[in-house]
Order: sequence, then structure tokens, then C-alpha cells
Amino acid sequence: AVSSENPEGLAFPREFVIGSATASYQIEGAADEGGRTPSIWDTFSRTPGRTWNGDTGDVACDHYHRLESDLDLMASLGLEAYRFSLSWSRLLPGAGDRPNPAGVDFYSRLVDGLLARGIRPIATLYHWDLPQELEDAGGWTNRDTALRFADYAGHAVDALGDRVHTWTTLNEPWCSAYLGYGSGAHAPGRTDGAAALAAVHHLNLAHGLAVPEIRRRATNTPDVSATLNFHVIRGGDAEATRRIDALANRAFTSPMLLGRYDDDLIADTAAVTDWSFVRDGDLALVHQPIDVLGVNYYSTVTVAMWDGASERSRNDGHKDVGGTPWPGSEHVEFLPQAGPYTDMGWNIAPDGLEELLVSLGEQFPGQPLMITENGAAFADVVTPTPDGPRVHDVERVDYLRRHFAAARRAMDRGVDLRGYLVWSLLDNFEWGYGYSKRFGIVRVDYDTRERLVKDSGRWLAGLLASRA
Ligand code: GBH
Repeated sequence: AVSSENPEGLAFPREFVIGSATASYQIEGAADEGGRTPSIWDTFSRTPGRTWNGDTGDVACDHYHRLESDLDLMASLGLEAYRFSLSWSRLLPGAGDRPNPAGVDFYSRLVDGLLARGIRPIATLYHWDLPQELEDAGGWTNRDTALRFADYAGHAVDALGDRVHTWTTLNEPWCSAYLGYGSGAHAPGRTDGAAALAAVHHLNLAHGLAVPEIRRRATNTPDVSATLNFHVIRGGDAEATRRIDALANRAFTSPMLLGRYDDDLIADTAAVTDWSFVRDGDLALVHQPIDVLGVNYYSTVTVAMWDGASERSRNDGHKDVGGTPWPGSEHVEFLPQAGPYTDMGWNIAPDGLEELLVSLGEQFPGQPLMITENGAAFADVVTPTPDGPRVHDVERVDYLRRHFAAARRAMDRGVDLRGYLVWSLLDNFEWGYGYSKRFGIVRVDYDTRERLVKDSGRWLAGLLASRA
């Protein structure tokens, strides 16, 4: 029972797809069940001091055991698409070469359950949960990990490639490389700038090797994509903006979409690495046509060169845990953003989304785009009402409404935007922040694991119903 409002005339083309997103480690739980072996996030979160309150994904939303009711929940919201990720070490325990029947069965039931409900499955192969066994051999600093990833992609497509509509290779390799190996805020928690840049390249290579493998092994004709998180840099000074754009954005878009690493990126990082991990022929491998570029957007940044004298601003939206996520550009400072802010402290800037989409449309003409994540954390409260408990998350409704409107404006300006997936379907394990941050349009009670659709979920259901 949802309203059928079509808020602010948010009319999108029929083929535009609206849905929601999650990721394996953030929701599944069952970390030691069904033949799954540890990933770097198990190791990291089980290490004291790494996550808020020592939280882990051991149980998370218990989605592994609640698959059928979660599928029904998605259907009740009217989702047109659901973006999820596969746990590599559930599908190939120990990063071995033999698929785990229980893992194949779980994801198969997920995909079949989506299709039975008319929901398009969008599968991400890698949302940060590298098998620990591969990390023990160097993780993303080891070139072999890229080859192993392509092999894993092949197994995943053998298992599901007759039914999955869209495959995404990597989610936000920026986070995997720079937070995992540079700042240390994410697993595996290393703090080594050279390692972070090697990880950048090996992630790019993994993507490039996987794309043709996915196309080769699929028995349907899937859309193949990568999802990147872009830093939308506004104001500030030109040199700092160029540096952060090179490290954060062009380190991925240039090799993937243009077949090169930019000279300024190589020069800016020369004191950190000589980039000798890039072998002849690699860039041709990385440069693969993709059907869709996934865009994750949350907020904006403003950067300036730090003069070394004044107190330095470190407002880059990340936990400071010692290392730098900006190898070679540690002397860039991140200036405070104008509010309002979400519970993450990230500024709310819908026009940044419009600006980003228009800019990507200009930089990569003819490249279809999809918003694969957008959403907000707020400190929700449950309110008793005569109709039962409700979550009146007015700020999240407002956030979504304004970002959907921004996407619509970008389309009006000629951007080829194919869809919009809200992060996230469920409150879930927010990485280093554990369960302290709630991004869901559905609340999860972490004592009972009960789900409660928030007003934002009702709002999205209303938008979807108005299209049906
Ligand atoms: C995503 O990461 C993840 O894919 C998802 O798993 C996670 O739960 C979700 O978002 C919420 O955190 O440059 O102004 O946007 C987001 C990673 C990248 C978000 C850098 C913050 C810095 C501030 N982040 N970003 S800004």
C-alpha cells in the first residue's frame, strides 16, 4: 500500500531503470557458512580497532538466510532493478578454481527470485571483499590477482551468465586501492602509497581482462560495466584540482575509456613509484568498450594546495587512520564544504550530480551512464503510530527527491543516463563505520534483523508505482 504520487513530475523514460543496491559483505552475513572462506574484510573487521565498535559482517543483515523475504520486500517496493555483489570467496572458496555448489546455489536462487518478480539483476563481481588467500600473496599489489579475477569472472558467468542482465567488474576501485593500500581505512589496511598505485593498475588490468571474459562466457548478451566513484571537485585552486582529478578520477577513466595513463598523473607520483608495474600491452588490455559506465555519487570536495604554515584542513570525507589516500599529493588540503550534511558529514549537493553527469557526457561522448549508487546516511528514529512503527526519514526523502531531479536535469541537457539505483536497500555494515551509519530505505533492527520500510522506501515505491 503505497501512494502513487509522481513527485515533482519526476518523469523518466520507460526504459530508464530505477532500483536499489547492496553489496555482499555489507548484507549477507553467514561469513563462515555455506563453504565461504575469509575475505580481507573478515580479517580486517575482526582485528581490534579497525572498525567502529569492533563491528563485523559476520551476521550483517542476515540476508543469506532471509533471501526469500528480502526478495518479497524488493517486489513490494516495485523495484525494477536490484544491484548486488557476489562474494568471491563464497563462489570460489579460498580463491580456488572450483565453484562452491552452495555459493552457486545461493546466487542462483537470488537471480531466479529476481527474475520471477520481474526485477532486473545487476551483478557486481567485486565490491571490496578480496579472498584473504589472495591478499596473503600480495593482494592487489600482485599482478597475478588481476588474472585470478578474470578467472573468477569466468566462473561467475558460467554459473549465472544465462540470466544476469548487467555485469559490473569492479565497484569503486578508488576505494580498493587508495583506502585499502594507501590510507589504511579499508581492508587490508595497508599504508603504502606505492602499493596503492600498483593496486590502481592491477585493478584496472583486472577490469580489462574480465570484460572480454564475461562476454565470451555469457550465453545471453549482457551489458558489461564498471562502477567508479567520482570526486566532484569545485571551487578551490587549479593545481590542486588537477592533481586530485588525476589521482581520483582519471587514474581509472583514462586507462579504461581512453587507453592511457595521463602524463600529469605519472609526473605527480614520480617520487612514489616509477609505474614499472605497467607492462607493454597492458593499456590495450585495460581499454575495453563497456556498455554502461556506473557512477556512484554522494557529495563534492574543494581542494587547495596547503601552504604548510596554516592549520591544515583534512575534510576529505575519510577517516584519518594514519596513511594517505593521496600518494604524491599529500600536500593538497580538503577545504570544508557548505552544508547541510548527512550523518557521514558529507555535504548535500544535488547540483554536483548534475554537473558530474554533464561533465562525463562531454568527456566520453556516446558512453551510456547509470547511477549505480546515490543515497544518504541519517540517524533515523522509529516512531510509533496508529498504523504501527514508522521511520519518518524526511531528510532522506528530500535527498533522494533532489538527486532524482538533478539526474532528470542532466538528461534534459543531453546526458545518456540509463538508470538510477538508490544506495541502499537495507541499513547495512558501513565498512569502517560498522552499523553506526544507516543508508537504507529499509530499516534493519540489529537485534531482531527485522525489516521496516522507511518513508524513503515508501517514497521510492510511490515513484515506481507512478511509472508502472
Ligand atoms: C560507497 O562508497 C560504497 O560503494 C558502498 O559500499 C558504501 O556503503 C556507500 O558508498 C556509502 O559509503 O568525494 O565528496 O564524495 C562511497 C565511498 C568515496 C564516499 C569518497 C565519500 C568522499 C567524499 N566514498 N567520498 S566525496
